[in-house]
Amino acid sequence: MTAELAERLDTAALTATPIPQIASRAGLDAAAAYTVQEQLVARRLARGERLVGIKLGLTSRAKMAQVGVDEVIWGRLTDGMTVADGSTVDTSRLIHPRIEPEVAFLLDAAGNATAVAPALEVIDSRYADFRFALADVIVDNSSAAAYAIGSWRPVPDGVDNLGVLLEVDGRVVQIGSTAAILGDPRRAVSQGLRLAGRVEAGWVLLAGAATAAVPLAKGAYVRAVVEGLGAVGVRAS
Ligand code: OOG
Repeated sequence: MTAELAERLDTAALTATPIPQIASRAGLDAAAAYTVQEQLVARRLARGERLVGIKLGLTSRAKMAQVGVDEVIWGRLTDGMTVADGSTVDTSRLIHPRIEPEVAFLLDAAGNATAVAPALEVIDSRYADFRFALADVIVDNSSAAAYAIGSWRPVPDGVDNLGVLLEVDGRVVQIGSTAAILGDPRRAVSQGLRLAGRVEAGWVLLAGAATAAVPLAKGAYVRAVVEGLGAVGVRAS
């Protein structure tokens, strides 16, 4: 059954067609849901993509409240999801994309953070109306779709209370703080290692959004600014 769920999610993403909330309806628990997620991402790897890191999700109250699920989740990042800073995200291949400001860490083989950067994550639930329960969002690779990372820098002493802005076409649409991410985004690094069980040197870890996500409309230019870390931007086409 898990392989069939993975195939349905994969087809939904490939064809940008929403599906019903299949995992919670099938009664999957979180452990079974992560098995489906692994199978889903294995399909991408079989098409030639490479694992390049992990993402954490629902690490802030704002995000938990937005989607009505209050547990930290994780997902797998592939090179097919990367978008260069300043370049374009093709929204025609997505269902109902949203975008959110994050902090990214670069990991060493032991799972320590060696660098930090501002990041933007594009999420796209494969479920109708962007509605899901815990098992649904886990099997859907925690809504991962695309992400962009700004310039890496060594992790400064304090990253636990940096101001975060999300701008769309030059207007500030969300304001937050890195403190919203588990009280300190560095906690996402230890939690990520614990949840994923393993990491590789050079992997990226997205710590989860500091604010609620906003819809990503075609033509928009979106920027995330993190105090002291700089900015990162993408254009939606
Ligand atoms: C789930 C993924 C959440 C984050 O940064 O909190 C997430 C969703 O909102 O669809 O990526």
